Amino acid sequence: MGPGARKSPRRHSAVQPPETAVDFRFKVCLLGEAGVGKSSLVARYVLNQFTERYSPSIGARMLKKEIRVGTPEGDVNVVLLIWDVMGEKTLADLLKDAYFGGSQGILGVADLSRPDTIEELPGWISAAQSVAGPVPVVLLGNKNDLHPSIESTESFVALAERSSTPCWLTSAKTGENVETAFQMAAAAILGRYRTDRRSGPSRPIPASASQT
Ligand SMILES: Nc1nc2c(ncn2[C@@H]2O[C@H](COP(=O)(O)OP(=O)(O)O)[C@@H](O)[C@H]2O)c(=O)[nH]1
Ligand SMILES: [Mg+2]
Repeated sequence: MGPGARKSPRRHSAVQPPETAVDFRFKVCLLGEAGVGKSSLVARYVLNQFTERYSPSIGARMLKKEIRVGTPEGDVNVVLLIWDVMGEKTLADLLKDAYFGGSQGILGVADLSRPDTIEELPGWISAAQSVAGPVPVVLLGNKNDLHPSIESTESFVALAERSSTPCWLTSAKTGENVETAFQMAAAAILGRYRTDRRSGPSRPIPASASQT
């Protein structure tokens, strides 16, 4: 805040984390078909907002959120750089190197009320991993507030089980499991990083090495 900036009395302290040293910065990407709720999940998670209005994302945008993640040696401060891309396949294909490149984690989103969006997820994930490598994935079955059919929920969970991927039923509208899903992605990335560091060459993802 520059000189003369006034403190807004309406500012919520919950979305203004205290300034602390950042231990890690992780780039995570959301992917999935258009309209599944990627932008809404980010808005819920970072801004605690939701709107019924649909404004298709143009290009990609990035929002940051600072969180704490537990490790056996204690909590660390992590900044998540959350990339939200448009769901337009042809464009996504053109931009996929820029979008997925350097990602340390993937959130794959399906709309439980549209079974086709579940079927499309593996394609999105392999496209992302072909660029980013075998980074951790968490699957989100979104719009759970719409009371999706049991068949569709089961097919989503079956997909997650087939690919040994953790999954959550979420709602950007009610906030159900949104925080948990992002937190789990961060923990999985951190776990992978720690394992990699023990067993081989480390990838340069501590905060000092990937400034944004
Ligand atoms: N009922 C409900 N609607 C949602 C939810 N998430 C997103 N939407 C709505 O679905 C539409 C598409 O969401 P959006 O986040 O733009 O999807 P994106 O294209 O994947 O980014 C918007 O009208 C949102 O209001 C949810 O969890 N529940
Ligand atoms: Mg969007």
